[in-house]
Amino acid sequence: MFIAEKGIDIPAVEVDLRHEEQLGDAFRAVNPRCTVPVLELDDGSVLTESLAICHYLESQFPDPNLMGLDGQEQAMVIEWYERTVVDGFLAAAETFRNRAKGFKGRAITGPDAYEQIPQLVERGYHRLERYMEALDQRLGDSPFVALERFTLADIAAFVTVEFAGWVKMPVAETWPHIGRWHGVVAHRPSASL
Ligand SMILES: N[C@@H](CCC(=O)N[C@@H](CS)C(=O)NCC(=O)O)C(=O)O
Repeated sequence: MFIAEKGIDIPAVEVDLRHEEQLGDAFRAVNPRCTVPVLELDDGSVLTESLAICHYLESQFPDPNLMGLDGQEQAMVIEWYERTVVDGFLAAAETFRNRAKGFKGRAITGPDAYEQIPQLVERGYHRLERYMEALDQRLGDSPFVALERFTLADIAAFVTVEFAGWVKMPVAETWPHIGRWHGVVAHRPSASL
């Protein structure tokens, strides 16, 4: 979504996570952490964290601005990005990966095989609800998540709300302010990729 919002054209290589291509030798040679996304720079440097990738792209392609124009705006974007990833996305992942049969022995991303812990399913769901409550309150006060305009924080929150659907949490129906905002973001061309 970030790349689409920027309107930039970056050659992309799809990695078939369903068939564990990320664990194969070819991908490990690119990213030994066995996760996507990865951005390879022209000098051969490799970035393996979404936030680092977005930060780099923002520095190279400043328009449209997606990560804040001054220090205070940037801090707000990072504030909501981190809250969304830690309290929301990882909570959803905790529920999903500790429950789904397909993730047996793959409860955490990366090269190591971690077994599922069933107790984390409920805990993750509860944590995700707390995040959605906080997000709903925020969106009651602000048109978008971090600033008055669409930013990276909206992308992170949108992806997390979509992910919550995978653990059968009816977010847009339960939290009205999220429902209003979700309808707006879902209409952006970048959301239909
Ligand atoms: N902290 C990394 C997390 C990357 C990550 O966990 N990616 C998932 C896909 S969303 C992945 O690569 N999963 C591989 C797997 O499940 O083995 C980031 O924000 O970019």
